[in-house]
Amino acid sequence: MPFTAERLSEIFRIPDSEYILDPVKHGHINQTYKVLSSGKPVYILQKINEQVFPDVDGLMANYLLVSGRLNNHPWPENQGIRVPEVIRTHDGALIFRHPEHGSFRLITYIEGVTLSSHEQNAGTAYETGLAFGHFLTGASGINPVLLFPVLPDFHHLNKRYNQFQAALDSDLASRVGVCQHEIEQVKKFRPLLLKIPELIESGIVPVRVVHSDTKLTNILFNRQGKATGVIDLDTVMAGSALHDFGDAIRSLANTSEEDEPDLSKVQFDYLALESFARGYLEAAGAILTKTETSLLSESAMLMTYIIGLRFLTDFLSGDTYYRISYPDHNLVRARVQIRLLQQMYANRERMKAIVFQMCKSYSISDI
Ligand code: GN1
Ligand code: MG
Repeated sequence: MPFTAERLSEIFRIPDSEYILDPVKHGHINQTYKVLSSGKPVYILQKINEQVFPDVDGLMANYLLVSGRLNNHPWPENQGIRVPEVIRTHDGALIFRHPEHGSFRLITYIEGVTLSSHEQNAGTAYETGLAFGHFLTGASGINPVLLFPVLPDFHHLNKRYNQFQAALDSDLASRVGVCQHEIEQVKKFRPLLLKIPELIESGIVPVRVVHSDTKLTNILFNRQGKATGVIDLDTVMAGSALHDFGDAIRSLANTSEEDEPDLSKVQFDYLALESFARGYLEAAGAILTKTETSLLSESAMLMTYIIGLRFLTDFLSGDTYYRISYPDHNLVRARVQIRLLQQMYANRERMKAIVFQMCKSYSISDI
């Protein structure tokens, strides 16, 4: 950290106070700190990982646009969501750039806690669906072309697969030998998951302003288990609602942690799927097209695959992207996604029936 917490008010437009920084462990990319004043969190300070996000200005422009829109949306009483707001520096910048230590941003703190997947229940899964559904509808008034492609092709299956193939071919970290089973699984599933990417490519699935990192830990809950905030807007971009739906299910409907070494604990939770779908469709069903809703359950498999593929690629590349805590952390993460995908694939008809049943209860657009 290049500056002491007490100096924060010299940099950002916040009151003078004795601030203390409290590191947050969540997140594989940026470094995040709660900023405490008199023992209470009041802001969030983040050092942005510029290796991953080279266009910090583009990212912050997206952040400002989408957070402004969502926080000013006329949500009905006791509904809707809030997202953190950017606090500018004294000279009006969205970022404080330190010549050696990189880019820092300060955002408002939203009261609430994050939940691990083993702590969630049908109620919180429904709330998570509502929150990401509100995010989609709240941001739907923004033309997607106005957003910078912060991470181009972020959820592009074939491009991710090519990166995996390149890591496999070069075997820079000499790890190919220890993950033969995972490599085989990744090769086997790819051809089974091409339908959604093809429909996105051909323009049949519409481009929307989406969150692109809809994991459960990006939702804040109040004491009553109601979702009050959506956080982590770094990846907000033009993309597909199917990516958001699928990414949420792969994290929420997994009974284990994302890095659970005991694979017997990795179980797909059908009630979480049903409850999330109910919330998502209640909040966003009216703007989704029939094509989108018909692909929702499949999107969970696609995103589980893509995230597993990315973990495996990073393991093969010698852990250059995700922060790790031990040497085969990325392999453990990849195994969890692969196990989850196997379960989903074996039960895909059941998943489809659950989502289909939900869709029948909501008005789905004909477009
Ligand atoms: C990364 O840093 P975090 O946890 O917000 C990643 C997501 C993955 C997620 C897996 C920019 O998000 O795509 O789904 O890890 N974000 C980026 O936990 O690559
Ligand atoms: Mg993220």
